[in-house]
Amino acid sequence: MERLKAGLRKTGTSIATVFTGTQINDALYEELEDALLMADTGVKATQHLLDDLKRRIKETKTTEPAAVKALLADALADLLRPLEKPLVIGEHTPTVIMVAGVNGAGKTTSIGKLTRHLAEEGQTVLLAAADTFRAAAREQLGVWANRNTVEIVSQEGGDPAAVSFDAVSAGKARKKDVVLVDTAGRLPTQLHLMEELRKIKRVVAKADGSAPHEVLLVIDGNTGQNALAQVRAFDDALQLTGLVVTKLDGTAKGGVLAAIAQERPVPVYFIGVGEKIEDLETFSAREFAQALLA
Ligand SMILES: Nc1nc2c(ncn2[C@@H]2O[C@H](COP(=O)(O)OP(=O)(O)OP(=O)(O)O)[C@@H](O)[C@H]2O)c(=O)[nH]1
Ligand SMILES: [Mg+2]
Repeated sequence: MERLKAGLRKTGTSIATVFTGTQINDALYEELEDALLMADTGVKATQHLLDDLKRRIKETKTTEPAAVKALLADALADLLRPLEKPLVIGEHTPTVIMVAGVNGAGKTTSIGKLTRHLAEEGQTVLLAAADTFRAAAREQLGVWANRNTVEIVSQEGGDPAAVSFDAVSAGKARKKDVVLVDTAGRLPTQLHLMEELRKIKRVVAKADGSAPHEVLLVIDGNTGQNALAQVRAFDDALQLTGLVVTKLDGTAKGGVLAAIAQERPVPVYFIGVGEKIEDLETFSAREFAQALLA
């Protein structure tokens, strides 16, 4: 929570200055609109928040600008609430989780952290190194496997779909609770690479008819409004079940989650608040709204 607050402080400060005046008037709403847009909230979510806030101000007969901030926090928490959903493990054995995203979003690191999170809940995990483009990618996942003392399925120069198939088969045979599939970074505009992800998904289903059970998109919290475009494109291609939003400890503005909630509400299972193994948190709409407006 402290790391999240520190990361989002800039946004909080710029929104807070909106409420330092003496009157709730058009100038205040205009300043707030600017501050929300600057925080990557996007046009639609900003409009929604302003309308909702005006309604709350009227309902509560609020007249002090200083009191508006708490109403905005309520409005934001309500907007974000549909994104709050826990990752459920145990309905299938193994639960197969495929992880995708653009280059450098934090996929491999998030898988490393998620492995720790799951181990703490008593789940056994198998990692699949389906980022077969670079030897370094396999090695990086291998380091996370060692840190967590879990097994990894990887194959030199292998085909990503074949590695995923082997890993899911091994996960079944070894009775693992979870198989986490790491994939190479790609842009949604690289259509052949998006097709490769669809192939991984199809081939995984051949190893286990109900898999993958989860398809996660990892997005870098600093991406701004482009994050929404990523969610749309990967969701259209893969039917996402959840998001991991990383790097919220840095210079991320945070408002993009409001834009996602407004326009493509895919649940946010986890947020990344640092590079270390323990720096993964479950997403709470209320906490996030409070951190953003702290
Ligand atoms: N500060 C911070 N850094 C993070 C976080 N998550 C990941 N990183 C860093 O972001 C960089 C990229 O992370 P990776 O996990 O390699 O990203 P990736 O999506 O697997 O990258 P590719 O496989 O190359 O597409 C690394 O330096 C990570 O340490 C986070 O929550 N906070
Ligand atoms: Mg990676």
